[in-house]
This record gives sequence, C-alpha cells and structure tokens, in this order.
Amino acid sequence: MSAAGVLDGAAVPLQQTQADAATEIASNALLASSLWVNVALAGLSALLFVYMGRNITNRRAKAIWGATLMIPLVSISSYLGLLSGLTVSFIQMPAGHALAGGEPILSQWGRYLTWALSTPMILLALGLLADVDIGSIFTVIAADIGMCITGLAAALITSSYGLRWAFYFVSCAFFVAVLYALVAQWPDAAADAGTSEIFGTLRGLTIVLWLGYPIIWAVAPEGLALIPVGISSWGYSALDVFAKYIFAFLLIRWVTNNQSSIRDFAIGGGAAAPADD
Ligand code: RET
Repeated sequence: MSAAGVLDGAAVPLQQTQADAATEIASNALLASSLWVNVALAGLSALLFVYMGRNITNRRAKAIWGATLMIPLVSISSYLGLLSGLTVSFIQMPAGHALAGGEPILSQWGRYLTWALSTPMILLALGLLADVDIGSIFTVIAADIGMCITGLAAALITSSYGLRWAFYFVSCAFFVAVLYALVAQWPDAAADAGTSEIFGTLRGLTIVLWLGYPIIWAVAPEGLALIPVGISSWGYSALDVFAKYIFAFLLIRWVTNNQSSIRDFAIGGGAAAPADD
C-alpha cells in the first residue's frame, strides 16, 4: 500500500492531509475551542489529582487513584492528537449517507481510538471501588474495548453506508453488556464492600453521561449528519468534562477522605489479615 490518502479520487500525501486537517480545525473557532478547552482541563485535572493523591497509603486506594489519574493523561494525548491533525481525517461518505457525493467530512476518529484506553480506566477504577471480582472486571473491560473499536470502525468505513450502521449497532451491543454489569451486577459487590453510596453516585453519572455518546454519534456528520462537526465536537467535549474530570475528581476526593474504610487488597491470595491489636 502506498503512503497516500485519497481525497476526491486523487492521491494526496498523508502529510498533506494531516496538515490540511489541522488547518481546517484551527480555522473553525467552534471546533478548535472544543478541543483546547479539554487540553487545558485535562492538564489542570492531572496536576490536581497528583496533589490530592500525595498521602494515599492503602493499596486499593492507590490503585484506584492510579487508574483515575490515567483518565486526564490519556485525554491530553487524545486532544493533542486531534488538534495536530494526526488522528483526524477527511472522509468521503458512501452512497446512502446524507452527505454522499458532497465535500468529505472531517472525522475525529482519534476520539474512538483513545476511548479504548480511557474508558477501561474508568471501569477499572469503578470495579476496584466496588471490589468486583477480577473476572467480571476483565469481561466488562473487554466488552468496553469492543465497543470503542467497533465504534471506530463505524466511523471509518467509507465503502458502505449499511456497514457503518452495522458496526454502530455491534458497538451498541457491547455497550449494553457494560451497562448490564453496571446496573445489575456491580452494585451488589459495592454493597458488600461498603462503598455503595459513592459507587451509586459515580455509576449514575457514568450511565447517564455515557448514553450521550452514541446519541451524538448518530446525529453527527458521521451518522445522520443532522448537526455540524463543531457542534458534535462540543457535544463530546462537554460530556468528557463530566464523564472524565468531574467523575475522576469525585472519586479521588472520596478515596482520599475515606482510606480507612476501603478494604485493602488481600495479602498472599487469601483473605486480608485482620488488624493485629
Ligand atoms: C460510539 C458509537 C457507536 C455506538 C456506541 C458508542 C459509545 C461510546 C461511548 C463512549 C464513552 C466515552 C467516554 C470517554 C471518556 O474518556 C462509539 C459513540 C455505543 C459510551 C466516557
């Protein structure tokens, strides 16, 4: 395969399409601001979370903090990738799509790629908080990665409009598996672990906010093209503010204030030894 992208039927060097994408973003104030706001908030969040976690000693609390800190760090990389044009492409829509035959759309496919790293961290943090068994954490994270990668496929397919939606619905099926665990399985573990209250708050936040992402995809230029890319990008960015930074702040604040009530990891594979007093 040659290192060339195809735009309007003509071969275009990849470097050029990358620079074009970056220029297109920079010249659209709505779009550019939706990305820069997140770079700034992710940076501030990462610094704040490092500071908040400075006195954590409980190992489970430390693991939750570590997973949570990854969320803004992945986010910075994600948004810088979009701004640079590296993870953004002009995509010609297939026949059947509302924009078929028109200008290629600017797809922010890097979002779906980096969600495959950030969303597992969110679920790992929630699973550790609820003290869910490792098999369940693994399964839910596998379904979640499946959701992100098939979402990426749905966004990138240019050969068939039907297959774009087929991948969209496969992604939704993975999403249902994640939601099922959050709604029906993990709350019992959280109740056993004594973390029901904070788990309930974060679970509610996660379910409501995560439902917004497939809705935006469906109405964005990638799907039915009912809204322009500047608005869909702001939609994702606004959801990210709450689903990532606010979520992570609430979790780290609770963990640092309640270390003594967090069940530490079992030592040597057995039950944790009771305090020796
Ligand atoms: C897509 C489109 C295909 C169908 C579904 C989707 C779900 C995406 C979700 C994303 C959550 C992202 C978060 C990112 C934080 O870093 C891929 C949009 C179901 C739920 C929370």
